[in-house]
Amino acid sequence: MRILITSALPYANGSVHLGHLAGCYLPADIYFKFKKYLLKEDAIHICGTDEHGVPITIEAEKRKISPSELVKQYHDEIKDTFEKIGVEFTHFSGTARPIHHRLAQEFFLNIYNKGYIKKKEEQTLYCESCKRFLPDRYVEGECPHCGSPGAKGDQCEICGRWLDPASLLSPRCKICGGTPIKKDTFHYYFLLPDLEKKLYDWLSKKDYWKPNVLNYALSWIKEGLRARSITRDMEWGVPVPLEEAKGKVLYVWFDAPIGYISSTKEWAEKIGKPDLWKEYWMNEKVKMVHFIGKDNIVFHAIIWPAMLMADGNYILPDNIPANEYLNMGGGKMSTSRGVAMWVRDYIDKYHPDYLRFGLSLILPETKDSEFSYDEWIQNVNNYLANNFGNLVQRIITFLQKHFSGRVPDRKDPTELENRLLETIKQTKRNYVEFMNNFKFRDALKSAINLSSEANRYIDFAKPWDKIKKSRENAGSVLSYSIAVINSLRVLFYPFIPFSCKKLGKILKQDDLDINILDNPFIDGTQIEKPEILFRKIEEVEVMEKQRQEKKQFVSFKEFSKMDLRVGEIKSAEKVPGTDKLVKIFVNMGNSEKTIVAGIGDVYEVSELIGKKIVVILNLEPRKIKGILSEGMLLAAEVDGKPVLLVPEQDVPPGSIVK
Ligand code: B3M
Ligand code: ZN
Repeated sequence: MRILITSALPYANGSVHLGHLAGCYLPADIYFKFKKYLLKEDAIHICGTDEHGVPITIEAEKRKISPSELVKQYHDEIKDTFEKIGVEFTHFSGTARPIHHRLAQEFFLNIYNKGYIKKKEEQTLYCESCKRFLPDRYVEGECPHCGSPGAKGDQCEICGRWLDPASLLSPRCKICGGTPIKKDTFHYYFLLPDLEKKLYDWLSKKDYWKPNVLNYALSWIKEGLRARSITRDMEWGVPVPLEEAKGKVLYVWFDAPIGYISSTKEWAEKIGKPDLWKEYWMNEKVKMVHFIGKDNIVFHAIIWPAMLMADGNYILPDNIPANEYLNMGGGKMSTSRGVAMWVRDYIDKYHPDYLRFGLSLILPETKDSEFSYDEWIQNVNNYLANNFGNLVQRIITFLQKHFSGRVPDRKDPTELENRLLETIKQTKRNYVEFMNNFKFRDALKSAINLSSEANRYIDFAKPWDKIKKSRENAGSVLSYSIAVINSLRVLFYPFIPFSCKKLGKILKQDDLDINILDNPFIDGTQIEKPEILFRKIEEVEVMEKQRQEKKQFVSFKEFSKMDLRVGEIKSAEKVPGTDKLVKIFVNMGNSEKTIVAGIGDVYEVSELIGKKIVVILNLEPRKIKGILSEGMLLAAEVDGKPVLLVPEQDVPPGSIVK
């Protein structure tokens, strides 16, 4: 089957935090890996940065850089973060690229020509002191629906409604805080009411969607759809492709989802099959799945399908498994509120799989969930390190010790082993069912249960006792144990890909086909020396601390590389054209050295002559103001000024300092 998976395009105005990951990108990646590698379906995962709109221009203004600079910077950073945390995309584009601008303009024109877009004269908010229109987030006020304060011009985060800036109660300019006035302008409206019936019929067949998504979308339609303005008076964005519309750009939420198409198109071009994107976007047999956070439901379940229906060239989404929020400290993680834990900071310290694993267990699939650092540590320690990690460690170590790493042949299954094989089969069925239905937490738990089952099996079968009496019997237990480990390698892969790859290397297995579980035995394989797969977080932290401390120490060996000696200053002169530099000749016992030192503002040339000082002799020579300086003298720094170090007694030049 062909599957087109998309993840919401992250705004290129900030870093990726744990909320983004758990809400959208991690589930999308898990699903993609499952479809592509485990089921071997023709799945692609498409994304890119959302580079337009007020979220971008406000941030760029704040930093006093251009929107395109901001976008470039964050595009690269976001892409890099995803790579490091193992979120894999078939293609990751950006909406400021020409290919996207062209496609978005074509899209607009097509539905404009079909009569789904109408121009409308209207009044919008204008700030007289800033001399600009105030689209979207340039204005804040009270939500006209739920009355919450702090609603943004385009959306109320409390009730989730999509707003028009002009509908806000007591609006204020976000830039100067002033009260805006209303000013005449015109905009282009997308005639949603014309598509209401079609949308309703389409949505009513989506009874297999998550209830939270479906109900939300249906309630929108039941309230009655209104025509929506899809253009803005600003410079940054996709220009409206009409002569009469100079100075106007497409509203970011109109152009962004088209980014899914343009990114696919760019990918097809990149791999030299420029028409391949059509095999996905224009093929009724393809299932399109949009992964998003719940605040994007309206746009993906109503506006975007309406756009696609109006256009008529492309397929409609098959599913939109939106997640709820991941909270921290009781509130939603959010870039704009500054409450977040950044993935970038995490990766500097810990293994990416630990975060993937911890988050997978608490994905906000049906309701908001809370990230707690302590719970994360417990989960990683208990399930990864103790349960799965230990299983792998003790079996592989035993295998190395008693069978030189060659997986022994198995005997006919005992009752215990029959039960184990049955559990593998059952786990496979449940796991596939869960994964196909976006129940990733349950799928992961089913794999963890299999791992516990395997540990229990080994505790019962006791290969360490058996080996004393019968090599064959102990060997058979190992064969069955390795078979479960091999199954777990496959089942865990979408969640902890780095570790499963590593395990695959040890077991000399790289295929990830789910059908491996039907026959997971690898008897006769010569496996690699074991490597510790998972450590407990405390151990990781201790190791990290040691690494940091080590960095600050200099070993004695390193110290003894320095050739420190006493020298006697023979002559000194100021370096012309400088305030501080003095060129001195130093008698070092067997040799004379020239040194350029920055002490001329503190010491008179005359008082330097005859002084005994400490010099590093084997410092790499360096040209300073055209003079080759062959060493460095040592001085204490007091209030930013040098105080020469001199021997406490009279010592001959060339004496070693150590
Ligand atoms: N950039 C909103 C967000 O990051 C938006 C998603 C676009 S998906 C087409 O929440
Ligand atoms: Zn203002």
